[in-house]
Amino acid sequence: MNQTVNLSIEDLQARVTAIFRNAGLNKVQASSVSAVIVAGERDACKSHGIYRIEGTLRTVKAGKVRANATPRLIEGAGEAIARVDADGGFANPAFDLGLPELAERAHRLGLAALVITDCTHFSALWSEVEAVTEQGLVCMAMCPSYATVAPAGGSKALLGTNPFAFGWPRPGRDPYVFDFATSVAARGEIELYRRAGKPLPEGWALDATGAPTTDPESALAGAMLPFGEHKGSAISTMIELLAGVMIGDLTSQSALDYLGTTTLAPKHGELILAMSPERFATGRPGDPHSRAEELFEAILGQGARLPSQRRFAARARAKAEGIRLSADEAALLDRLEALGLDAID
Ligand code: NDP
Ligand code: PYC
Repeated sequence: MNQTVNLSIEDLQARVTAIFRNAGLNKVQASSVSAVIVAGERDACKSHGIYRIEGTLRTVKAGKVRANATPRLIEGAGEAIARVDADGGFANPAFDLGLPELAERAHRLGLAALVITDCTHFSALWSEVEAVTEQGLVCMAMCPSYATVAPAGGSKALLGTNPFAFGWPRPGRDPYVFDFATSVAARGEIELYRRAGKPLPEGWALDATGAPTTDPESALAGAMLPFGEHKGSAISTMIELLAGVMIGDLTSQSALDYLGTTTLAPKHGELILAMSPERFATGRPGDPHSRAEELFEAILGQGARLPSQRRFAARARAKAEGIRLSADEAALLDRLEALGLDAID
């Protein structure tokens, strides 16, 4: 029988944190990493929800991420660029440490950047973008991943699934946020198709010989495709340049060379930009917030939806009704709780 299990957001948070603490993550790593995974599950973003716990633990067990890392701010107070060295740990606690610096500098200077280096990164970017919009700032966030995507016109994995996220603050309401892989789909999505034994939609991937495939196993062994052909390919390349080359951290190809596998979470850097809409609009007619609202209303007026609307609705449901896990997901949590790193092969 396919029974489901209902957990409150707080209960799930406590259980996931305990799994990570038990696996040796220090408090700062465990609390930030569990928060982003639970947020994914809460917002019905299954490709970056609790299914990521195993990969995270596998990366810890392989010794490719520092479970007791302490991120630190690098000197440079007052500059537009705030830097956090993640100390070989996960990106999430490094972001949490850098956020107040980023926000202070963006409000003061109009435009600021947070550069995170030496981090393992497996998560969705919307939670970071939302946190920046909560400070009244516009945000763009991006990072490489590992070489799993062929450039448009090519057939071999070179680029990452390189996520790109944007947020616009809407005082008193949920922000305007989009966040997507620059591949046709996130790699996590392909893994979920594989687990469900379902074929992929056409146009997502090539097999190891460079031929189109709808078989998830062949796609994982071959190359994924960028979204929008040459357009997604160029945006993905831009992310390699800005959030890899420019910040002096790994590109997707070098991240894969370092790990030697895509079964672990990739290590590289991340770039987050924050802008003050009021500072940019100074001296120009119109209030940027009311002008933005007019645009959103016009989009909605055509019957279209805003990105993140589905996610915010899922969040409201989870707050009211809890998070529903399938029997398999609940069993996975039980197993990880009972066995810790021994549950990981
Ligand atoms: P999706 O294609 O599922 O969604 C992309 C965005 O488009 C979301 O903001 C979504 O909002 C919005 N959207 C979807 N459908 C519509 C619609 N009909 N109208 C308006 N907006 C719409 O995302 P991906 O599969 O590309 O990526 C999923 C996640 O994977 C992202 O959060 C990304 O950060 C993460 N990722 C992380 C990587 C990493 O290295 N760390 C690598 C690659 C991806 P909504 O959520 O409300 O549907
Ligand atoms: O889903 O493509 C993905 C991904 C890669 C690294 C983290 N998530």
